[in-house]
Amino acid sequence: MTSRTRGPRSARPPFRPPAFTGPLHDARTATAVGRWLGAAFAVCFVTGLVSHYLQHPPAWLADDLPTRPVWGYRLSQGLHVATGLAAIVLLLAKLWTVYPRLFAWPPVRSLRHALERLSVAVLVAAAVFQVLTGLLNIVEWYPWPFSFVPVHFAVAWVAVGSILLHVAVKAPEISAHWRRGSAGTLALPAEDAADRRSLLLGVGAAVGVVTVTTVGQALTPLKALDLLAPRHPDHGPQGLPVNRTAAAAGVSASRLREWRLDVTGPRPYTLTLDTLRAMPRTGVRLPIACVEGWSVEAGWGGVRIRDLVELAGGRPGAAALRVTSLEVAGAYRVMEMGAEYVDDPLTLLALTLDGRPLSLDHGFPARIIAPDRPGVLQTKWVHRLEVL
Ligand SMILES: Nc1nc2c(c(=O)[nH]1)N[C@H]1C(S)=C(S)[C@@H](COP(=O)(O)O)O[C@H]1N2
Ligand SMILES: [Mo]
Repeated sequence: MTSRTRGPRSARPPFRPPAFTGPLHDARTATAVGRWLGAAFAVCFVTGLVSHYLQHPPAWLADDLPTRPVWGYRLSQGLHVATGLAAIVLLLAKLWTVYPRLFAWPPVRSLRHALERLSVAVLVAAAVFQVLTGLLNIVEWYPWPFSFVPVHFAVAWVAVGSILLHVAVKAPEISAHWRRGSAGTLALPAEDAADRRSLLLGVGAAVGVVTVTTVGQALTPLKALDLLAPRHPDHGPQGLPVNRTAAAAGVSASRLREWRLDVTGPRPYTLTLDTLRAMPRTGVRLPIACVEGWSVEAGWGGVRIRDLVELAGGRPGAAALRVTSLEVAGAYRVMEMGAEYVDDPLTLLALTLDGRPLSLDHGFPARIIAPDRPGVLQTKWVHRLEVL
């Protein structure tokens, strides 16, 4: 006996067999594509959690986030976006492989079957929602009324929950078809096996093309091949991309004419740009790693945040910081950093980028640069520091 799925047995015309039969729609193909899709979703979910908790740390982690390796978030978010993009291809392939089952007749055979179909509907909806919203976030297009971050985070749990349920329900079939030539696939004629091999190679090639033409946005050695990502690591003022321009943030030269740095704390003070420039400077090499997947390392010069905080009477290792931008409105106008970043010798109020003063779009006159942090927290056009 063979357990090979021959498609729905009693589908209505025009979905009646043999239209839906064959090895491209059988359980072995579904398993082969499904485990790659599962792996992509698993990496995407874990790296998504990393990104979320770096931006919204729970209270018990608030001052103990890792600041090393400095490229940690770059790697994690590069993987998040790369596996998310790969999941688009894999999800399409998987849906194409199993779609005949959508037309199985009768649509519901039992309560158990109804629940299973419902869980698959939730799984498909959540998975499609996640890759679609993620993709549109990369191109900064938000054609929906809700806020991307909390909804993308919440639906990730729905997707993962329904994937786990799906894997549990399908465990017997998955294990029976895990390896080529497993029980159900032994009897496959040579030309059917070749068909399946071609399909899997094609899907693999498509994933490869999508990955190679986008991953250069974070993986500098491959940047020449970065053809599809919306931001190229080399394109932008001072050779660095810009997500939010000064114009978009409402920061103009006239607003900057009056610029002072206000530092509050036990011993508050105010600095002009000239006095800030005269303070002891540090140079660091750190990446900007954007949540949207692009990432570029650069040389930054400026004053250590630790020194500025100590001047205001903040205790090193204990003081946290609230940073406010001159930006008029926007989700990233105010940023808080825990004591671990404040205390880190690599965390700067940067004044220069690769040896030249910051351009207006990169946050002139002063911006934050800190190790192993999401780009959204590298606040530009800083004008107030509050020692907490
Ligand atoms: N004030 C302010 N700072 C900001 C932002 C912003 O919208 N407002 N965008 C952030 C984002 S999303 C990123 S990725 C980095 C990009 O820095 P860059 O434009 O200098 O490359 O700046 C961050 N700093
Ligand atoms: Mo970003």
